[in-house]
Amino acid sequence: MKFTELAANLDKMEATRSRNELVRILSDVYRASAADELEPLTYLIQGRLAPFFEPVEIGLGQMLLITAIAMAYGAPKEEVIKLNRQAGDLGLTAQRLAPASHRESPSVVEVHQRLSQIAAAQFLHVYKPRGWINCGQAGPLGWTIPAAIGVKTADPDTSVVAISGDYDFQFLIEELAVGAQFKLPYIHVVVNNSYLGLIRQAQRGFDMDYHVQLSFENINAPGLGEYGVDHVAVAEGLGCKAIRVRKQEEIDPAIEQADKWMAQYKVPVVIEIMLERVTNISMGTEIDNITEFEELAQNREDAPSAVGLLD
Ligand SMILES: Cc1ncc(C[n+]2csc(CCOP(=O)(O)OP(=O)(O)O)c2C)c(N)n1
Ligand SMILES: [Mg+2]
Repeated sequence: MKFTELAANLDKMEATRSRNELVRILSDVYRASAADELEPLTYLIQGRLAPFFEPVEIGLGQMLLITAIAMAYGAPKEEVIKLNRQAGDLGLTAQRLAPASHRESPSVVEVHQRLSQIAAAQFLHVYKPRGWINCGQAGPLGWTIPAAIGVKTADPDTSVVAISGDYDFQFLIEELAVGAQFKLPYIHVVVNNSYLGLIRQAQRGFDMDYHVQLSFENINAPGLGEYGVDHVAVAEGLGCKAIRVRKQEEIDPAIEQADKWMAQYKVPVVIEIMLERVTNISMGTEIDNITEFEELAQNREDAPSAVGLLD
């Protein structure tokens, strides 16, 4: 087991208050470990290096660690102290100071997944705890419908609004019927560009646009033009209500209509928003090296829900 794996499990243990859950996590850790890992593992879990009766303590004071980090990465000690004060976490400080090759390198798939979450989160201004639910590190397509259904089940009195790209939506579209079956009304906004937009954008650097578009002329829905799948028809076929929106000013009335349908029929309502086929979202290799493709919000009118952030 990699230490990062153990650390992740320790984080999970810290996050739970349930003793049963603690025991479950620990037993998973033991089951996943090789025989020769069990001894060190057992001590590390207890924050020790050896059994209690042996007078061996980790005993590394913070200052000692700071000195070691400074020496390892050739940074002045004062800088490490300052960074640590800003980050409030010596581990993070070490990560920031380490040369790029020392940092954990996410896989290509992970990078894609992270970017897909960043895309929606950039434009959302949700501040209440548990107001924005996403799938954590991973961004598996198809997650959104079951997640929204789960949230509505757990918290039936709260309005639930899900947001999906067209392909995420198609991945587990059949689950909409579960929402209809169990009478779980929520709004599902689908932003339809008839493209695997994130992947198309990531291919730009290679000058390719390969197998990432979902467009076709649907013989049953000529009004759709080149947008292919008729999401409104599919959603209705699965027992839900759905409305298609082509202009920004149609969004508010669509939400009002959705509210009425949810009250009347108690089923999920899909609001499909037709987008331009090709647009680019903010993207970059580092958080401080982002390319903006669109004009940024400059004042309150541009981003009315971002209270105070733009002043
Ligand atoms: C199960 C799964 N397969 C592949 C991916 C890689 N992936 C990330 S975003 C994406 C395309 C998403 O397209 P869409 O939902 O239409 O959103 P858009 O980028 O067009 O807004 C793919 C294939 C993934 N995240 N999950
Ligand atoms: Mg798309």
